[in-house]
Amino acid sequence: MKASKNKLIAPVVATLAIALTPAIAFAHGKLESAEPPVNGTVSTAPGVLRLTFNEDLEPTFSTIKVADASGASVGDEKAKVDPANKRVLTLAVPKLAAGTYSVQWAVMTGDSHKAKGTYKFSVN
Ligand SMILES: [Cu+2]
Repeated sequence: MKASKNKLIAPVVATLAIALTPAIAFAHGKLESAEPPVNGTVSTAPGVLRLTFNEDLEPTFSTIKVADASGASVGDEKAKVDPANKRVLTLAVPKLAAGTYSVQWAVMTGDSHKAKGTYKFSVN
């Protein structure tokens, strides 16, 4: 009885595994939160941007670029993975004037998968 039940379930499980694989692959290197927040507005200019991801990051291939509203890049620091939390990428920025800034991030996670994205934040 049990054996015949397992024979029916095995192909179903295999099919499900195949069906779910792309969804799992796309989930890698996802930006979970940021300071200043994604599409958010802050009244105090941040000295450091903090981007938190869902997986540990590889410092060598993880970058953040910030540009002002005119497209000019801001600051000349490189992004760093937080030694206390490898899911966090930080970027020191100079004092930001009021305005809207775009953030372009690219990361490689511990399993060698790459991901990238952009978002904006504003300083009042
Ligand atoms: Cu991955």
